Amino acid sequence: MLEYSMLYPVNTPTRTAVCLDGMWKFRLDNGHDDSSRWAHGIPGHDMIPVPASFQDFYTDKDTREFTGDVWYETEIIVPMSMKDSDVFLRFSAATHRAEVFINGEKAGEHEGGFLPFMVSITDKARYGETNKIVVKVNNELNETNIPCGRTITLSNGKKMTKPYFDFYNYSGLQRSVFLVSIPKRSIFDADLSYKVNGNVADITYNIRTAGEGRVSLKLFDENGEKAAEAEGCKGTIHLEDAHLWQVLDAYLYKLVITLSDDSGILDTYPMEIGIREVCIQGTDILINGKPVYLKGFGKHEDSDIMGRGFSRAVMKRDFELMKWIGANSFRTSHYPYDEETYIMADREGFLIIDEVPAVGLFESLVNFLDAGTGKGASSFFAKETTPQLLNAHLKAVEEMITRDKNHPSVIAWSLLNEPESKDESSLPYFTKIFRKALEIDPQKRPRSFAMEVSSGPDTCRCYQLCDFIELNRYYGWYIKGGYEISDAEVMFRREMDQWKAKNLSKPFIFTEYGGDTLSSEHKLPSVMWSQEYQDEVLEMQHRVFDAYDFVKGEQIWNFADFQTTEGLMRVNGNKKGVFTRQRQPKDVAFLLRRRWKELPSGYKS
Ligand code: CKU
Repeated sequence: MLEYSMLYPVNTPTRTAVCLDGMWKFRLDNGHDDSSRWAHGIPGHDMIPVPASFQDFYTDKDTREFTGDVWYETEIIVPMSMKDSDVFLRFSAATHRAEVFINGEKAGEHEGGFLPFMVSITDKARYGETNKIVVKVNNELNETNIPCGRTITLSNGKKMTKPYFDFYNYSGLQRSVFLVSIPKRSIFDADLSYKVNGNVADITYNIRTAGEGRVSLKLFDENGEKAAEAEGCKGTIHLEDAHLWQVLDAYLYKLVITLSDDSGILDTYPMEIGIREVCIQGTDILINGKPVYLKGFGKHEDSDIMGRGFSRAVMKRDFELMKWIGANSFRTSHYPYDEETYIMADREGFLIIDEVPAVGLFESLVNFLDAGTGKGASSFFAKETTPQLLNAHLKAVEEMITRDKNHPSVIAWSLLNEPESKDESSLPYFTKIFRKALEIDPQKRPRSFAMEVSSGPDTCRCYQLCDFIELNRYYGWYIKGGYEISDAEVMFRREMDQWKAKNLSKPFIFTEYGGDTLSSEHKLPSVMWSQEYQDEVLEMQHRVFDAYDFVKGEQIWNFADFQTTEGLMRVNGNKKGVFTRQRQPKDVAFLLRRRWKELPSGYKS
């Protein structure tokens, strides 16, 4: 169980959340200076925005590629009014690991770069005074933490990361930081699950508190009218005439949870909730009993200048583009996104496959490439370091599900991306991960992992664990691209026929497909990398999807072009975007729009 509450920071009559975003002092730790005293304050005057990746601001390559510790510093006043509360610093993410100091004293640490953590400063803060906050963030990659990679040292003594994954190793304080005060006796966590039958709904709740008190709940509809109330930390709210949360037609109730005793209210916490039931029946994904065909994207948190820094502006643009193109869903490849994205998806009625940062669990320096071709098999999960990796992975699963379990938009968990799944060491590892997800999620959402092509019907040892199958396939790109595309189609159908013969009675979702395309290139007849070829690849891949009735979704790779490590395979990044990195359409966006606007929402059911 997590030692701190994962509830999103809010201001209520009993709680405060002060956002500390802005310009912070910044310094690379290049080993030239004695950094042992930097916890008390870092030297220099360089300032950097938080949140943002630090990499894309500077003009020299040594800074962009810097691998090791980077230091951040800011000053905060902890108000006198917080004195009777528990006080925390809450980091929405620090990539990949961080140590936090207040007034020179260590307050806490966390590993795992894409999920929030809190450090308590209750006993260390100087109330009513200025406090110095220093954060040491480390961005090295290894095989004991996710995502996996390695860190090498060049002959000039400089360190460098070698990710086993295909996105740039952006790092730093990439999401917001908050100063949070929570009452000593407070609401700690809420488990909610739904049963829906027509318009009749049962909301089962289980509220955990820190400290004793009486729990009560009030449910308000979108007009602010009270729809129900209940007492006690466990129970069921029955609604005869529930307004359901539907795909692209969201309805959000406000659930206000209150903890009180004879002296009055101790704590109150409001949550926006959507009443909806997700389940898989045969090859159908059902939302409130109605089948849905997923249309959408694998995405990245990635944009110019900010890197992987969270940007509300980019998020807003992305949602507008997804609505324009007729999408209804996306996968948070390859890590859980900023919490604001889920809040927005809840509001817009989008469906999310939420992915834990378990990518690169497949040994190869050009993993993404070998993965695409099926090369590079190894006993990845039979190493000395596997127990440590498993612990980090289990912890990330617990943090992600605890954080995201109450979002109506989240319909499934993607527990690994393209891992090595053919070796016998994979199954026991995967089993533990899948079991953990089921144990923690009160809604028991469907679970899966994204399978690369070498994890096929005859080779993968783990697909039976999945409630639905996620396939990442690049026939017509990594396999038989260009004029050989007709052979690619034959091979693709051959694989699909093998899956069909297995009769798994599970829905299949394509969680990746597509091909790289330069927005500058046009050519008639087409060549690979031209916009014309991207259209042709998609037409072929869609033809295959349409031929198999157990295929219940398509999420193209990728929503937009994104930054990767430099190399022969990547022209300043991965160019499989339907949109450019600046979020303008390539030709293929219009093809997808035509297709997705036409496909009925319950296609093939
Ligand atoms: C993508 C089998 C393909 C794996 N997939 C992972 C993703 O992160 C990469 O960007 C491949 C690619 O090669 O474009």
